[in-house]
Amino acid sequence: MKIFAELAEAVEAGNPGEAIAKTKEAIEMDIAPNDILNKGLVAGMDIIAEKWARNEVFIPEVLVAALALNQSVELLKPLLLEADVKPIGKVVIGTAKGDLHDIGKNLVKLMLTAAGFEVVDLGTDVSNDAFVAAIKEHDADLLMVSALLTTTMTYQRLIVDAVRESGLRESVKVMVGGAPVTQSFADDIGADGYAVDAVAAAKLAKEFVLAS
Ligand code: B1M
Repeated sequence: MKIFAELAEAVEAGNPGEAIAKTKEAIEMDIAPNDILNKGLVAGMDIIAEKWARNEVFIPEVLVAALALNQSVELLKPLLLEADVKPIGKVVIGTAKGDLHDIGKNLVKLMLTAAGFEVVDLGTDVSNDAFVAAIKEHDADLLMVSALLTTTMTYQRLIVDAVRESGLRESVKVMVGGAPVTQSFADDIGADGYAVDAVAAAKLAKEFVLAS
């Protein structure tokens, strides 16, 4: 569909005004908010990610693309959250210590909220002590830690140990994700779950709470 290409182009160009206008247009066309997000806006961010990998764009281009994506996501939020349901579980989420990437984590948060979770977002660069304290404070069912750097994946391994040492391991499921993370890494560190993207993350989180 032409509108998906236009949404992707607006994000890729780092043009928040155009991204917002196209998002409004797509909403008026009654396109499912999930499709506007994934087939349009995220597809544009994927192109930027590929260009970044080939050194064809640099930090400023990436930042304005992220801005365009985030501002459009704000418009979509009410639609994604429309189903007014009671929380099916409580999640503490954040990006690992030393890691400032939050675009993917924010999408996971959005999908979790859309799936009916109450989400406590600790933001980026979160220490493992802060994660453990938040699980206790909010009596969370799930801890979800995102990492985009191979260096910060180390903290995903350490958080599993920290949760165990705090005595909370039996009451909280630990999920990890982020571009460099794999299922085998998650298995290796003893996490309960891994998901490749935001939709899969919300699906698995739901499976965990429904099974408990
Ligand atoms: Co950064 N960066 N960056 N960066 N950056 C990467 C990650 C990198 C792969 C680029 C590259 O070299 N090809 C590379 C990491 C290399 C490595 O460690 N292997 C890198 C680097 C090196 C750096 C800096 C060190 C650069 C520098 O300063 N020299 C620096 C580090 C800063 C820090 O964190 N301390 C840095 C900075 C930045 C920006 C600030 C410019 C910006 C972040 C802006 C922001 O997030 N607010 C940025 C960006 C945007 C990227 C790339 C281009 C795109 C990341 C992104 O947002 N993707 C990235 C290249 C790439 O990934 N190919 C790159 C879109 C997003 C929707 O996908 O986050 O993967 P993603 O999330 C997905 C899934 O992974 C999954 O669901 C999401 C949605 O479907 N998911 C989960 C994510 N978390 C999950 C958690 C779950 C489950 C699923 O459960 C818990």
